[in-house]
Amino acid sequence: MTAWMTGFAQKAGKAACAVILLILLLAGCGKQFDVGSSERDKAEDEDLIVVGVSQIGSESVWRTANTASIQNVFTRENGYLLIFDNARQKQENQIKAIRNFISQQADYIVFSPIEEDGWDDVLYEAKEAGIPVILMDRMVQTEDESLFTAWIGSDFFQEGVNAGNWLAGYLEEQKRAEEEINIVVLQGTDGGTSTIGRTNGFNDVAARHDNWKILEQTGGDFTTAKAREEMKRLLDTYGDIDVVVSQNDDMTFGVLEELENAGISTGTDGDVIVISFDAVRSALEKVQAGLINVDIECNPEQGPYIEQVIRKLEDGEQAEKYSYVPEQIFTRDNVTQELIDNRSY
Ligand code: GZL
Repeated sequence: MTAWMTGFAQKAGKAACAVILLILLLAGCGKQFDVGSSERDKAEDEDLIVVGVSQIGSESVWRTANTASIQNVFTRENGYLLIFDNARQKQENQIKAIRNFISQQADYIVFSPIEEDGWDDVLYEAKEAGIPVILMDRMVQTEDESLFTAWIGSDFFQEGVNAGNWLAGYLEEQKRAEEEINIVVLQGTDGGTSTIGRTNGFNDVAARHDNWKILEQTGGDFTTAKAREEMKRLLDTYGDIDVVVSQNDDMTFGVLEELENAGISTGTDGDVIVISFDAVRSALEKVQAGLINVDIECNPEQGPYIEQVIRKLEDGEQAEKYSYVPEQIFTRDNVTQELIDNRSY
């Protein structure tokens, strides 16, 4: 074979490989949402309710538990065909997934909006398609509340207030109620309802304590890695920190690592008071060990509540527009080994 033919053959071979790769990729993309026609036919034959769920991602232990609560309830045995999409922390992926659920004529769309703004257009498309939208966990900012049928989640403002009230009580007990208290806050995902609510709630209490000084509120994006980075910077920036408010346990794990690296003790007998949110098992073990002073629970087990809403709608009943999941506050006084052993997340 002459040189140019060899070259041509090589080029043709590469082009063919590229075309095959492109076809596979496109097919793969399509499969990301497609339940497949046979699945859909089965759904009809078995009279299954098709539920499309767009989950924010898997950024935290809490999120993983939230996903499990969805997948455990929307099963074929319970009469559902679940189309589940992990948006990997991108709003654009959630919007794409919702549009796919619409094109697949899902019976219901459920999602946790990663941030509050930017949903009206796609929610209007779902409304036009006659598909009820149920929000879980976080909220959307919209002037038109008819764009969603129900919301299930936590009272994040109250969670923030609970954190502030606990701190006020603790400082009173420690005879530090008049002392100047330097506070830093690790916030969750920017623009997310949980971040907004926890920040506003805590700040509402802090405003009533002139001796509390919030040195900085900085984004930790609900992840351990980002919180580690931010806590190191805060330690380098501020010499004297008395309290760290960390808006989820995953960030708290990063905070504890950095404080330990700096030789700073935390918790009930430590130099720095640590306030956390979520109350996942691995954090409650640190509350029990005295490393975290208080953990404000945020209940991720919303699947059963969402299913109840769908059942009501299926029965032609009106569902509550807003449903709050039950939550409590954990300190060393009420975290027992039995509670830890029996905790599902
Ligand atoms: C709270 C939820 C938050 C959790 C984090 O409802 O939105 O997102 O507190 C999670 O752990 O990443």
